[in-house]
Amino acid sequence: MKRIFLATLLALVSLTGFSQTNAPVAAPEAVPGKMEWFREAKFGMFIHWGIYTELAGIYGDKTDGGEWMMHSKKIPIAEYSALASQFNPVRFDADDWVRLAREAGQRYLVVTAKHHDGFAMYHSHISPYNIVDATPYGKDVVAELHRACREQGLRFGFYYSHVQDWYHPGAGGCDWDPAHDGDFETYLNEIALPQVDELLEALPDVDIVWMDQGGDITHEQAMRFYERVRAHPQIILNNRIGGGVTGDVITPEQFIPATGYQGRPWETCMTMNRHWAYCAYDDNWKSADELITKLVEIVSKGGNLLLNIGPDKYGTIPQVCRDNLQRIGAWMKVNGDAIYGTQASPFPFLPFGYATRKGNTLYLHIKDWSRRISVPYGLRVRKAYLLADPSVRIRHGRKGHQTWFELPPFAPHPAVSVLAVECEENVPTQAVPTTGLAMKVDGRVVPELSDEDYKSTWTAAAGSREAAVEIELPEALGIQCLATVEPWQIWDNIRQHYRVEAWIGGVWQTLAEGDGDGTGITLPFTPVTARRFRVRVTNPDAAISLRQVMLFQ
Ligand code: FHN
Repeated sequence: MKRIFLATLLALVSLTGFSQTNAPVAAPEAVPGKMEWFREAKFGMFIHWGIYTELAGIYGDKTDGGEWMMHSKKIPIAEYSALASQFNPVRFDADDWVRLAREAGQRYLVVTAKHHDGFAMYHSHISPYNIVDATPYGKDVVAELHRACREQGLRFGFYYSHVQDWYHPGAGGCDWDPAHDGDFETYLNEIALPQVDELLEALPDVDIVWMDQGGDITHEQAMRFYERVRAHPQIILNNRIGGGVTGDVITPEQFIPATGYQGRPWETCMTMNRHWAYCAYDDNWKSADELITKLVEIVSKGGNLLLNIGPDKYGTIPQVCRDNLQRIGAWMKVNGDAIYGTQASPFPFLPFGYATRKGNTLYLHIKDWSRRISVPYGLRVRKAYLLADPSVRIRHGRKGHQTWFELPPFAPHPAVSVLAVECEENVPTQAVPTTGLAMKVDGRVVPELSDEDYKSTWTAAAGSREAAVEIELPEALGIQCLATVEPWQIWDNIRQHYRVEAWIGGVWQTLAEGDGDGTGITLPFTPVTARRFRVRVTNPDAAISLRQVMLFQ
């Protein structure tokens, strides 16, 4: 009975990704300097690869989720594990993969050593269900990638699914095959913990351990993994061990948080199409320009991007992924200074794009090119130039609290062009005018909306599907953007709708409307100066729920 409950709960957790991205975080600086390279690196490669690529997202006449196929199609263990006997990625070339990452500007790489299907992509001495003992290929690809990373100067990490394992009896996540019946504790002590031990023994200098889907593991069970990882002080551990156990890095999945996580290390992991593992029919590829823009937005909010590839069963990386990475690499060659080792933007919002900074240099990442842009701060500019062509003279000036820059007619890059602004002093972080402000719903103050705590959530009473958040600023201010944080995941498909209004001339004027994506919304509008604002929220899919509401100047 307990196992069926555990399997059902884990299945529920896996489908909703509940709470895994918000697990509490320990002080990463517990080991001095440990996070330095990570904060400097900003950009890494995630690799989802395994015997599930033999199916390439297709099972009989059905198509579904790449690495989740065994689970979503409830494929019997005997049938699924037989895929190992076909797995022979003869075109796999670790040096080529690592070179592709390095030339894209990625400074670290994380590969799936074992995903939820329980198959080890390294030579496990704990379970014969591994690439060396169970496939015609017979070589340890994790060791190969580790070697290539060391040779080419990339940091290296492995992903390990410690709770969900649909092959080894007693583990979490498989309730469709009696062959999986067993005890979870036995699975932990005889498979998962010894496998983590052998990985840490084989890769003692590993830089990152990326656990996933901690689900409903107990604190005590989770601590057994935690202590093993902590025995290697250099290791950066993500926040997905579960059991309320802390990690070093917050890991939002497939989304970019509205304003980052207040100075704590975080890393968005993201697919290039809609699947982590290779999926023959999924052509929903993000363009290189879209990915460059996401990288810039993430870094401008103080985060890292772990961008995923899903190689196929031959060991080939899809050409579109190669092309995307090469285009990103070309952009990084010109603009890398505005990414590596930078801090988050001092401005919560910029209408033309994003900003990063390094010392007294501000990097303005211009997404929406125009002949003139401005930032809401009186800068003392020493020099301003385009990273793409420092010889172009950029005229600039100040007007009140604004500093403007005159740009040439054409943008050097179709996605993001960077203007470097060397200043006399460091630009202080601009406060969000609504932080800590009392926001009211139906006349009642709702502290969760402006308490800067990303975990505190407000949900409308009795599941009501509409609400109006009233915001009164201490004085009339020029406001040009609404941003919210929502409690759902991207794949929950919740579309909470927003209408932002300002009280101007005795009436409520609508400034903009838009839908959230389940994680929040950033809704820019033509700047207005006002003191009272109202955010009308409706939700066709669920009870109104919000973690943060912010207005930006
Ligand atoms: O279930 C996994 C999924 O397959 C993939 O590995 C992602 C990557 O972050 N994590 C889980 C879903 O949250």
